[in-house]
This record gives sequence, structure tokens and C-alpha cells, in this order.
Amino acid sequence: MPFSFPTGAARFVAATACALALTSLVGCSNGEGGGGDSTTESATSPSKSGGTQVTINDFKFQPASLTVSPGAKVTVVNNDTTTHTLTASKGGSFDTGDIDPGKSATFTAPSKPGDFPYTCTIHPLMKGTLTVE
Ligand SMILES: [Cu+2]
Repeated sequence: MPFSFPTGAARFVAATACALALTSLVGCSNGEGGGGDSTTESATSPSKSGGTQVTINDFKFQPASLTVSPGAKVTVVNNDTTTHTLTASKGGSFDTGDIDPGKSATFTAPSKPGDFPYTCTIHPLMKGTLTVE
């Protein structure tokens, strides 16, 4: 009888120690979850650069107005069935040259902040604005 008491107590203590160990393990995982915050931050930056794309559809630049950082690389995708360009209306700040149907081209945004209207040299009715800020 006197033996069973210490044994039971020892088991109880061991079980409690296990539970504490598990709790601290979970605590560790939560700490790594804090690292998940930095993952969220880095996910924000790609979405910014993901916004530096203009798609040409049905003789229209989409979006017609795009805001990018100075010197940003902008990708222009021609989803239309005819050749287009994306060319700065004045100053010649940027120009993709001819983009064949189904192809894409990249240009570098001006390094100075401002509004830069652009057009398609083949279809001058096509208009858009690049805002650098
Ligand atoms: Cu065009």
C-alpha cells in the first residue's frame, strides 16, 4: 500500500511534465508564427511589383492608368490580335517598340516622379498614363 502512493505520484508528475513540454512546444510554434508576419511583409512587395504590368486587349491598355515606383520595370503584354507599342507621348522617356500579338515587352519607368502619358504609335487613339511616384 505505501508503495502505490509514490508510484502514482511519480506518474502524475511525469504526465504534468509532458503536458508542460507540449505547451512550450506549441509556444515555440506560435513564436515561428511571428516569423509568418515577415512572410506577409515580403508578400506585400511582390504584389507591388506584380502591379507593374500593362495588358493590351481589344485596342486598350489595361489598366489605362498605372502607378509605379521610379525606375520600375514594367511589363507590357499584348493579348490582342495585332501589333501594338507602348510609347511615351512626349520626351521619349520609354518605348517598348513593336510588340507582336501574344508577345510581351518590358520598359523601364522614368526615374523622376510625374505623370507620363503614353500611346500606341500604330494606333494613336490608344492612350494611357504612367504615374511615377
Ligand atoms: Cu496599337
